[in-house]
Amino acid sequence: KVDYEQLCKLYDDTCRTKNVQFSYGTAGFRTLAKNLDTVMFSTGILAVLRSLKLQGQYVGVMITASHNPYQDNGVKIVEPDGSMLLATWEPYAMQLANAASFATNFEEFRVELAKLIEHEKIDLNTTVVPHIVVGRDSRESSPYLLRCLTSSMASVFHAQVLDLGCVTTPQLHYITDLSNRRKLEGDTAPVATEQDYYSFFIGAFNELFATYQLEKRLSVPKLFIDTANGIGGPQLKKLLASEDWDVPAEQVEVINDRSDVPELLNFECGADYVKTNQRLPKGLSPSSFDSLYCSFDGDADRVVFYYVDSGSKFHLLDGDKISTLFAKFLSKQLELAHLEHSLKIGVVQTAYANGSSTAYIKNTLHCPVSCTKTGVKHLHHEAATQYDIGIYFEANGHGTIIFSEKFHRTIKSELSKSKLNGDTLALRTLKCFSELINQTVGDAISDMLAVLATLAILKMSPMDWDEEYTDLPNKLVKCIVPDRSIFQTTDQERKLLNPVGLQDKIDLVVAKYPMGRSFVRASGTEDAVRVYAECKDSSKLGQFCDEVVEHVK
Ligand code: NG1
Repeated sequence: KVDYEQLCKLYDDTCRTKNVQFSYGTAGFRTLAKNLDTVMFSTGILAVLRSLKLQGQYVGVMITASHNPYQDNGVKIVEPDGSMLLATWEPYAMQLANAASFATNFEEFRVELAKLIEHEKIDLNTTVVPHIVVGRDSRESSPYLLRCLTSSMASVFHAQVLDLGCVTTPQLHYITDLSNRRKLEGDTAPVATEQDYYSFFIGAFNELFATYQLEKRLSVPKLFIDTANGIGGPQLKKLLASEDWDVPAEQVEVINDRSDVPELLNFECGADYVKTNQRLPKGLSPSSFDSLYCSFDGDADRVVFYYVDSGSKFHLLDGDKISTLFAKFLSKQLELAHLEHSLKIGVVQTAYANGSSTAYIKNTLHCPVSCTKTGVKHLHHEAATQYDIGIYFEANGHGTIIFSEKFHRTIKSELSKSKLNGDTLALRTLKCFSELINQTVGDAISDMLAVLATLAILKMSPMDWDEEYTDLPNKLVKCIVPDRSIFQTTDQERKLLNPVGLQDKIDLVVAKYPMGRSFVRASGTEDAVRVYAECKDSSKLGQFCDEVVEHVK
């Protein structure tokens, strides 16, 4: 039975931020941490309702603002299988947050809450116990916001809360999924922990090396990992300290790992900084030209790689390069296993993917490519529904590979058939790879391990990887406009419908530049419009982009 008196008290104590309009985007709620108390309170309730709706399964809640500056924070809800909150529940998250924000007293909020409960036919008098998994990144504001989030969960809704403490976003997704799988096994099954995550991914990494009888060394003399001074640092170090991790310690160095200094988070480092500025992060100077570098973002759900050539030129190996590396490797394995006609492999990109990467996937790898709207939930959905091996990455390094049920069935049955006579190397490779990649969400740690294993197996240097295709010169700029909501798009955001006539003007500009492509869309996470342009001639790129921007302003 719900204790509304207690809920009223908690509401009055917690919801200090009032009359602010909140919206739940692809990245959940995200804003200045000092304005998030009310949102945390309502999101905690919504997560409990989601769990009740799903017969008490574990629902995840992550407190993070990813690559945003340290003053920000945010929160997002994770479904029991580790995927993002069901799209039809996003409006509820918004309604409840805004009800708490604009209500003049608890009763008004309670009316809105009751409407939602009735609409979703949730029985609050049930004996079902809601289960919640919570995690937070390293931000200073997170412990307080966690208290706002969880305040009503146990005391009012009798929920069981599994608090993971500080974890990366993908760890929270993985552990939520695993907790539910364990729960299905019965009440005596152990609760899922961070340790399960390390054991699982290190296990898959080691097995892949063992499959090839490879010595446990990276294909480069040294890998530098920039963890953006975020939660990726301590978590990665736990993995590296694990007794099953036996890559020589001198091959790996973690930098920008001061997650204990709040203001350093994402400051001149991390995946977003490196991708946007196309330069080395703070704390790195090119010490040797055969090293490989990579950068995570603040909550370690994105990764980009890079290297510096002997002429000191910086080369970015972004999400497009990661997905093409995986597509090349896995297509070959399918072929070697004679499964290229029974299992469908494909790559999912957004309009931000470099045109050269799309051409390379189609023309060199002969692999199908889909384009979706920006935002991983769109890519994830396409990868999961259209392919047996669905590789998806945003250019910024956020992505993973989804392996279908049919894939798992086929590999299992082929492995059992060929045990006696055939060569099972490709089949075993495919199996290990499907375990090495975090199936729930893009994961900097798991993606990094998969890249390192692929490079080691293929004996590729960063330069070999980069030379598979050459990016078209490209530029992404932010444009501040009075009202970004008027910028409406079609064709997976590649064309503007509104403002009327603007697309025609852009088309005329594009036509002037060989291999030119440009598109304009409103950002979903910032109050700005983004302009992307790419063309053959780097000396003309600036002018090309400026011309489009002039029309947008
Ligand atoms: P917006 O602000 O809608 O462009 C940005 C990234 C997305 C995605 C989201 C969520 C670009 C161009 N856009 O979206 O890819 O990662 O943030 O964090 O990188």
